[in-house]
Amino acid sequence: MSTRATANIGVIGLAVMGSNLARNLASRDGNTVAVYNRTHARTAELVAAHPEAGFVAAETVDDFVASLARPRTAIIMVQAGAGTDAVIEQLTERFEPGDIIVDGGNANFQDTIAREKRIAPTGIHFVGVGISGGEEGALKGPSIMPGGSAESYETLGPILSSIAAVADGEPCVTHVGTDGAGHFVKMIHNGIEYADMQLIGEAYDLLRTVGGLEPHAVADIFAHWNKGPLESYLIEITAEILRQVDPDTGRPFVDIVLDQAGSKGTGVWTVQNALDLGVPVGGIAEAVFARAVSARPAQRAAVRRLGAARPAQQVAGPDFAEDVAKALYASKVVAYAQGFDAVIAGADKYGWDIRKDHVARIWRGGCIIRARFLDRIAEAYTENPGITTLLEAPYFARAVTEGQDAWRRIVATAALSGVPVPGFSSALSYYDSLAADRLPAALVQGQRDFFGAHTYRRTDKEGTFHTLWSGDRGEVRVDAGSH
Ligand code: NBP
Repeated sequence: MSTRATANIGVIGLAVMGSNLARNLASRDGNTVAVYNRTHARTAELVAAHPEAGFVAAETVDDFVASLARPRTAIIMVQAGAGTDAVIEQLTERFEPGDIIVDGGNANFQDTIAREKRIAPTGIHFVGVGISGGEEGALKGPSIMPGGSAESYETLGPILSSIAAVADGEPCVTHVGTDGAGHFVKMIHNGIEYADMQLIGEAYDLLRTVGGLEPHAVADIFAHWNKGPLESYLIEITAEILRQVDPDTGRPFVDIVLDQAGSKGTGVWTVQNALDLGVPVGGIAEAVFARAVSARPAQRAAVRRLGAARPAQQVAGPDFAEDVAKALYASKVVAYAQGFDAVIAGADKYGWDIRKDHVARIWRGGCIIRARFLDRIAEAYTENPGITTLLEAPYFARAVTEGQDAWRRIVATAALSGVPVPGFSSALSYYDSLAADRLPAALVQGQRDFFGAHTYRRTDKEGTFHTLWSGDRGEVRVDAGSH
């Protein structure tokens, strides 16, 4: 037990994430790390297992606080929700103005905004930090997305930089924006992760079902793709998963896993918030719904029993795998474009000055969606921060226009073969919607005006109009300009 203020950083909550983050911090020069966990056995276990870390262990919250040098800086790594609130309460009672409370858990960004607002009058900084990379990332270097005040980042920035993943020599951390900006961007990261995983799943399904390839052969294709523009952590691990053989049965691992996907809810948060912000994130939404469909075995069995749903398979041509790669890449561009649109809309609504190029850069290492591709996104937003959509950036514009014939063939083949591709097809529809000269939204406006007098604007003159549908069907101008 130590009551001397020797630690420059503390970690509170020592389950797998907190323990790994504390070990990561301790392994970097200049850090002395205080550790505390509600159940002391966890603290004792961590300290005994890692004497090299030189942890300053505390048995009580008072000891923990006393062991921190000023400004006291503590990272909370406990279960999001009530656990986080309980620990915040304990620290705010003991901390002083200028001290920093960091929430490194998976908090909802709205909670982070509310907590920051509540704590700000005490003079204590509250900083929500999104941390991506799972257990291994926490230990070896995650991608870190801090929010909070610029002042707190002066203390926190160097500490977080010391433990972050490194991509092309740069630490994967940036001050995203104030209050909940870090947790917001982490949420969008997870939404994009859902979309990316779904698209990869669809590519696998097509290669297997239409292409007639066994999992190990699909693994070879993914390993090949991982040497080109599709190179990413998710493509890499997909190849490994597809090569895995179940030791019990000798069958491909992917065939013995129940095909009902779970989730922890950050994809749902992304879609809920995108709906509120009015941002179309169809790729993410389809991925969330695809998991929900998979987890409805009774409905699946009922429709499967109809027997007729899946038509005869289409035969894959010689360029099939190449076509799938192009469709995957184009769909991925759409999913990321939609995710960045959500970042922009969130920044507008909550008053955050978010650098999109910096966000793309810190996602290049440590996190689940790390990929070569993110360099291109960073370049696009550096060259033109005001770009209306990533799809118009020259590199991505070329990828989708050059890939679109293959993309259309793949979506058509999937439909004719009865292979579900909600991600590929919704991405293509999104692209076609943006590219269309006219959308049937004009007709929808007519319907809205017919049944609800919701009015419409015209293509040929200013103003807001209503047609007297139940009268003589003449048109009236209804905005102020009508007088
Ligand atoms: P858990 O989310 O399983 O939480 C366990 C920890 O919370 C233990 O230290 C536990 O203490 C503590 N705790 C709880 Br529960 N209620 C508490 C309370 N009222 N007061 C004090 N401590 C309390 O831990 P984890 O899996 O290590 O995750 C930590 C955070 O990191 C979570 O927010 C999680 O969502 C997030 N996370 C992030 C990633 C990622 O990739 N970024 C991955 C996994 C988790 P005890 O030992 O006394 O029960």
